[in-house]
Amino acid sequence: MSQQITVTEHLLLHQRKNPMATGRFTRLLSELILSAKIVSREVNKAGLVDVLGFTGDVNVHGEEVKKLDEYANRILIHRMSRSGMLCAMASEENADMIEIPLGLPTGEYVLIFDPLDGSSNIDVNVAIGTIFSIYRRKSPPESPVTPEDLLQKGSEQVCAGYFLYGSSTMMVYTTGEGVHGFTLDPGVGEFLLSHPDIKIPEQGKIYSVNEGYEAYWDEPTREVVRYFKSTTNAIKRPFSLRYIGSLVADFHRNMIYGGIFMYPVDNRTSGKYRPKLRLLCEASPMALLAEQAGGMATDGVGRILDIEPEHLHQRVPLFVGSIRDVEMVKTIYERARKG
Ligand code: AHM
Ligand code: MG
Repeated sequence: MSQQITVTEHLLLHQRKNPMATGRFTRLLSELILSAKIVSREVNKAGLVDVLGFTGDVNVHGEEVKKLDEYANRILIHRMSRSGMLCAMASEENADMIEIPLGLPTGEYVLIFDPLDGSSNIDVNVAIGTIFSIYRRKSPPESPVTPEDLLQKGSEQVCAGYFLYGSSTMMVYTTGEGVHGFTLDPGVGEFLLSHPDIKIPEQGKIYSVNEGYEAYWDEPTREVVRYFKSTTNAIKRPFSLRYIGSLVADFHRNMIYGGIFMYPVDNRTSGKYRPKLRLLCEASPMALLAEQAGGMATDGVGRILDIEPEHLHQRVPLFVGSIRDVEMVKTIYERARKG
């Protein structure tokens, strides 16, 4: 019968359990869900209308912007600015904080998102996703929004999740009480509970990493990957390698089947070891989901959720998934640091 619970009903149930809840958070998520349904509709007809290809623009990270990225970003900013629940937003595609235009109602929450992650896959029909992260503002309600309202540790998130535009559209979210997955029934246009209380298997059998960059890795990272390919690891046979190159899809598969997703530092640009994924809009939300599902997320040193962000587009190494696999990665890096 679980298929018949809609995401709205699920949210209301959660709201009723919390005597402090005002319904404003539920309204915020409902607006986000509507925005994602619009994005999902566009993604599904991507091959039919002229939304494929590049816009000709380059985003704040120097990457080419695809038309659907830009569309998803515009929809989210437009709709969420009018939700009345937010005081500010940040998007992977925008260099600076996005303020709510004067004259529109504001609220006590902050939304950080990656509008369309994995966008290099759009043209070839591979699953992509929208990642979101919600915080409560820190500054007093009537005062101007400050950078500190956005630069919060992942452990302060009140909600995190993603929409996966794959063979079906899914929403997976947590408010700190487990992780729940919903599948969009296109017939009725509703997300229905399909994966209640998701738990990541403690021990995985899959590793996901872009192994093509091995030449750019440091020695401890090579050792980590050798561990997963060896016959002397925790499962006594090589893990399977699965890498879609779309964080939401790779993470989602590993959450259901167990396994580890890794994006380590590499020195492909100017010889300096740098990570690729962004702390606020990619790593922190995935880390909260992983921990809530019984998994773990580290940058190789500590807990992703404990990292104090210094700027909006800060990047971090990310190792996330089944607890035993992530712990092993931490141990290998620790050993290497101690020499
Ligand atoms: P994006 O936000 O520009 O789409 O980049 C993030 C994506 C992730 O979805 C994925 O895990 C990673 O980039 C893949 O990168 P690479 O092609 O270097 O393996
Ligand atoms: Mg991204």
